[in-house]
Amino acid sequence: MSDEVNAAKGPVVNSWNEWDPLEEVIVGILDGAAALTWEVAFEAVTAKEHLDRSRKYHRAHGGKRIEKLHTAPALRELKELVAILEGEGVEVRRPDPIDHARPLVTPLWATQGGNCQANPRDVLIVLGNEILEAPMAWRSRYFEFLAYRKLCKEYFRKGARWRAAPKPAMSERAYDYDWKPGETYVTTEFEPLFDAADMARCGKDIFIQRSHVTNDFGIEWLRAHYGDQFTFHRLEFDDYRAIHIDATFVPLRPGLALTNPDRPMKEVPDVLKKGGWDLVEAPRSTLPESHPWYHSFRWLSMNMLNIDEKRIIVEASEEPTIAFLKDHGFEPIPCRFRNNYKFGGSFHCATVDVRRRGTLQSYF
Ligand code: ABU
Repeated sequence: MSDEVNAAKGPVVNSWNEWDPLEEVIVGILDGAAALTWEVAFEAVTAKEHLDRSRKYHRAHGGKRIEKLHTAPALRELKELVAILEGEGVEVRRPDPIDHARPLVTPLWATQGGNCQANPRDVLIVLGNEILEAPMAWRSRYFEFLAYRKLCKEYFRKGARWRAAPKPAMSERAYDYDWKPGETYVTTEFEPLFDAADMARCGKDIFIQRSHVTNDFGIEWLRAHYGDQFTFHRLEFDDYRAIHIDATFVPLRPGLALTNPDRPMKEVPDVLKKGGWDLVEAPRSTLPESHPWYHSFRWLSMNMLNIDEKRIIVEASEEPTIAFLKDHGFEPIPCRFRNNYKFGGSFHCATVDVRRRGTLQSYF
């Protein structure tokens, strides 16, 4: 495409918030997925109820390929998601596969394998016209950015800004092995760390969670990098296994955000005290308590993807959430996705909105 045509279409990378009309999106893949290797930063976000079982499983299977038999149901759901997005007029892009069933070795550490590309939201964020690669905080996820490099290079060549946050060393000094669940975090302040999914974008105001994968040094780096363009509001929640804001505090449109009744905000920032925004508790999930991963995944019901201020993709069996959305004037689009939960996320996690039609605005 010539530069003239590009200029007429507008920026190739453009997303300022979670709700402007969606034009292009990256959707995750499951090719090459491996079982996560047990590491302290993973332990910190594991539900207490699953700790023993999870430790045992990942110590035995970490780095081993997840067989097609086990990815097939989730793949069918991903296909359904892609069909919905394309049917709504959104261009869908996919990362490159990586074989995660290989040991990762750096000069400072080695681990049995990687992870998967199910959750591009954790790795990349679009803030305005810039696509940013997050440092990440788990060793198993250190090289995940490679799967998106082809896309990032393409966007860069078409005029986007492309940056990578400083790559961390992830030595032993990055982790506090004596962290106290609910009181302190497993990540230290040795170097900047964040996952992109700890941010929720509302134009000029970005909400960012201090979590087990995002430290204050990471927030400081983002503030320095973006200067006056954005204001980063640091949030903390009462959540002993805090990881990613997108099942905890979820802005749905200007003036309305979902909150998580099990994870109250520790201190409400001034910008939210001003009024003008309704903070409404999310309905509880229909995921049965007997579900083997209930304690890890029940709030993925909040993890939705806006196509615009009205249309929103929601898990098909979450009837209370669907009813809530209708009551609030949305047009929910149900899609089955529960088999994807075991790869760590739902619709918001599984996507990165590369381009939404809109401009920078202040909503507070
Ligand atoms: N990005 C996934 C978050 C999951 C959770 O907070 O329960």
